[in-house]
Amino acid sequence: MSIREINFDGIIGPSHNYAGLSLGNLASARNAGGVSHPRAAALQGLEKMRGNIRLGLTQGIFLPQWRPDVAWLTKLGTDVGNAEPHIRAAAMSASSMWAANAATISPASDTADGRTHLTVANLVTMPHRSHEWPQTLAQLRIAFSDSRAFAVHDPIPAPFGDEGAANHMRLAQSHGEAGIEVFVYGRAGGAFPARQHVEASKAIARNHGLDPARTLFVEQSEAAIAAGAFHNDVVAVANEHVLFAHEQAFADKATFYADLRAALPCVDIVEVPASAVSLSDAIKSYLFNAQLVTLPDGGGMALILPTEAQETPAVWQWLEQLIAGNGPIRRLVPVDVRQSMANGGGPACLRLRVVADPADIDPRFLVDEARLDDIAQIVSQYWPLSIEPQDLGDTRLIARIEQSWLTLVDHLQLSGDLSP
Ligand code: SUG
Repeated sequence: MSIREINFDGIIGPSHNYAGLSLGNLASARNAGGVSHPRAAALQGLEKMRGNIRLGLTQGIFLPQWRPDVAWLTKLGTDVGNAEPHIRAAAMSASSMWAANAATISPASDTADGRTHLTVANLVTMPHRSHEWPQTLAQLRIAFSDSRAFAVHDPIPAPFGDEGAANHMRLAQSHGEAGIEVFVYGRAGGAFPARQHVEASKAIARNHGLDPARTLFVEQSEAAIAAGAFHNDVVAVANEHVLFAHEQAFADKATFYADLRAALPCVDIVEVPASAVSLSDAIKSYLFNAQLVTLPDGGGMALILPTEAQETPAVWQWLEQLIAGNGPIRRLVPVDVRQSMANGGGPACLRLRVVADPADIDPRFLVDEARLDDIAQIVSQYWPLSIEPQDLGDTRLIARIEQSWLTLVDHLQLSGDLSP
């Protein structure tokens, strides 16, 4: 095998629901109280993975988390029967599906000790996400247990919020070469919280052993956060030598672009002007929450976008013009992840990118189409068809969610390693 980019998608868990828990995430607020469809949601996620495998990409998975998170409720001195509704909803959240928030990854070619470094995200800003990291860390420690190839770090301590790869971009001539790592942080002050703290980003860069000359700390624009871009990956995405970003993504784009060009002369910055696509259309359509991937065999790059991008005229027109030109992005691949989108999670939120040799990774976390078929079968048999937020305390629903998880984890032969 060889070094390549692997996309690890979070399998959408059986408790997926619309409780409206994420302040600053407009989709989550808009759909609060709606009826969710966990089975359809998980199948949509699996189909996205299948599509990527068919494009010739290497695919990994993370498992859903045990819900309700009894350990967290116990620490709060309560249990699922007695918890107040907002605490119960937080304990039931399936938000770990958005694997872009699982961790920050620095590939071996960027680090001082030549190992790939991973720091699990603390997600402290949002209560329903703040209790994800222990179960995420448990999975990272299994999937990346080979300590010759990987170093897995504990979370950055509170109060320095860290949201993982959603606020981190890496640019390089090609995946396997030394890259420039870009940490995008927010500053508090607007109507919505900034979730990524600069001190968390700096700590990760130090702990990963990054070269300061090849590391940039860039402030996200307040306008983007105020418009609902609660993570940088809602307004920008990078792949190899390409940065694809909205004109209003960064607080000081001139300095950022100049620093980036100095550090990586081959960089190609594809900027979408606000006159063509407003911040509001970019965020509604999740144009930038695309997976920008390099196709094998010299096929150029593809954007794997939510179908919502195709349905937003200004966005689609701009994209059609883009691929008609001679730029690096050659193909548009719309995917239906509407159940996740309704909670503010697009194709890019659902995946964590790791540049590594698949041979070094625990094979239980890698999938081909046959394994996806098996997972889809379990989902179709066990995952609830629908959930209304007021049902979250229902004991039959909870029993079903627990049974779904146990069946999947057992099938993937991880029940010896991951316990409720
Ligand atoms: O943290 N939504 C997630 C969406 C995360 C998207 N990730 C990236 N952009 N990388 C969030 O806001 C909604 C939960 C609810 O309302 O029930 C939620 O957590």
